[in-house]
Amino acid sequence: MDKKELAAEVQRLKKEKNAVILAHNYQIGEVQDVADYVGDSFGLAQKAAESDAEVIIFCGVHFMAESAKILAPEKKVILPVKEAGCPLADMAEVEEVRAKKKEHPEAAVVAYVNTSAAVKAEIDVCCTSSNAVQVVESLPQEEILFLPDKNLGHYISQKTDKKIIIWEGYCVTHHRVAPEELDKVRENHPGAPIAVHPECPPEIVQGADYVGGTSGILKFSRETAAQTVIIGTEMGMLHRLQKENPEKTFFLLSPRLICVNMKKTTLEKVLLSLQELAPEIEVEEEIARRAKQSLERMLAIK
Ligand code: CIZ
Repeated sequence: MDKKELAAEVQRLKKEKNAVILAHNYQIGEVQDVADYVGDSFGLAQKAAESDAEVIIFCGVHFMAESAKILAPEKKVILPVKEAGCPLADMAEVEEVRAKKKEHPEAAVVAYVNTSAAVKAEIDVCCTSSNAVQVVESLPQEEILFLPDKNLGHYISQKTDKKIIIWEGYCVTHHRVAPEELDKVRENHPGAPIAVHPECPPEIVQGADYVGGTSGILKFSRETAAQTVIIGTEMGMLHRLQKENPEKTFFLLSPRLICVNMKKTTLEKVLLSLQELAPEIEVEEEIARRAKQSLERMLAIK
């Protein structure tokens, strides 16, 4: 089958199986194009919960499909590639989190959504890259144990007077961006605003014109009067940015902004997952109940 036939078969089977296809902003273009919704992990998990479909095909990485299952436990959640994981999420394990909590009994524990369901079950509240500062500020505690991303933790610490205890994790993709790349891009595209993800190292975040998660970068790019924008997040975003803003030009801050896990999902894999309704994501009931509380506490913060 060529790509067009594959995409048509995906759409046919999706209807037959009463499925909805959700794709993360970092997925490859052809996968984004067959999806019903494209977005960030939390937005997609909410779409999963709202949908009437019986089956959720979640094109993303493991922790994202887990969040969808937590918010939509009655649905079958399928992650087309079982091995599509998140090295950042793997940098915080349950036992380590428990030990750190003992070291800092006074601290509130805030975790980025890029964590496993088991870790979400151990913490006080979740956050996304767009609401992290707001979540921290809303808490009564003056001390915050923040995990697992040290760059996002550093960014928060610059925006609050609270004491942020920072975990040693990082996103292997965003952490690669080097200051020389920022200098080079400014030289090559003078005047073009640079929008970066807070998972980038502090020197990159400090030198950027806009800092935000994927939804924030999409909004910034839509609203800016600039015709050329430099993007400092995973390259999959360029597909959506270009599709939604055909009159503008987008350049990637670094050619190394590629997440290999996000690139594992192909149209062929999406079709296979619809045919087999596998691999299915399960979250143990008690873990799901406690992890859901951490997500709901985040949602309750206005
Ligand atoms: O949570 C997400 O979707 C990620 C990984 C990034 C973002 O900023 O949207």
